Amino acid sequence: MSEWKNIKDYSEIIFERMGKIAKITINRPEKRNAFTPVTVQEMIEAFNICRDDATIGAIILTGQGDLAFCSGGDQSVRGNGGYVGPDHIARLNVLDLQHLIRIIPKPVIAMVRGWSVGGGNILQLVCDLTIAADNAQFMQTGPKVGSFDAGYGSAYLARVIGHKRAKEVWFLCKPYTADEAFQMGWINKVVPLADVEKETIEWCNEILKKSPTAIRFIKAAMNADTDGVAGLQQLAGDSTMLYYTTDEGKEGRDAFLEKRDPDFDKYPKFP
Ligand code: S0N
Repeated sequence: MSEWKNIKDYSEIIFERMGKIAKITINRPEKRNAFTPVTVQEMIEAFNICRDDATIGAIILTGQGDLAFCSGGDQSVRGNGGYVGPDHIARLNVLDLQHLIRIIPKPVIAMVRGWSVGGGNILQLVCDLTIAADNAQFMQTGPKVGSFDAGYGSAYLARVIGHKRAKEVWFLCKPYTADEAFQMGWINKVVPLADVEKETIEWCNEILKKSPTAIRFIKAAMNADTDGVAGLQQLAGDSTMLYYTTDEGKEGRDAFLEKRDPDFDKYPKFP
């Protein structure tokens, strides 16, 4: 696949696009694509660029090389209270990234080759869809390495694969093959390693043929069901966005600016 074009240079990720598809690749293969605060900050910026660019309709998140999607937080920069970057501040900014992937109103597809571990596996979880190579392995290690994600990584995981399975994943910390993950409903499809990018692009292109507004609302509705008031806020915000585009919505703004009473009488009261 040589048609990817660089969007912007970063130090720990690669950010490219091919037509309407953007690809964000964690580029630390020597550490099995473990993330630092810098990796996460770069991903947040790239996702925000995708969010603002109306010509991008689908986003792929992946890791460089065949050995790992992401092995979670880089344990060598884990300090007291979080992961430490060049500013010497300990932070868990991966939580902001998880949230951004959830609320970005465009489909995000995880393309998993090799290991998907710890906080990396939670990034895979919060993506809308996951296409895995047949060499993929999925694992939470928190209770083994002195950490845990009790947010999306636990509560949302239980929604996705069921409570018994989610507890097993966290209590035993054992690896699951791509086929096992598929059986659990943890991921969407398993394909041979050589085909994983082709398959992922095909899924993106299939989605890109569909109505972006319909996709946006379906994503927001599912988040509203799982994310409480924060999810509802997203769905409500999308509704407001649509309302702003109607003549009825514009009448309220125009009446205010023209210093007159609004005339909402002429707008239909749908059943
Ligand atoms: C990924 C594993 C299974 C791969 O094994 P393999 O293929 O045998 O390779 P290795 O020889 O082990 O690794 C190659 C080199 O890469 C380094 N490396 C791998 N993973 C990491 C890592 N996460 N951090 C730093 N370095 C890593 C190895 O050290 C090796 O380097 P060299 O060649 O120099 O020896 C295997 O590597 C493995 O099990 N890795 C550790 C996986 C892990 O436990 N990850 C961390 C889990 N925790 C989190 O991710 C925290 C998540 C988080 O940020 C968070 C989010 C929300 C709320 C809370 C938290 C929280 O902090 O808990």
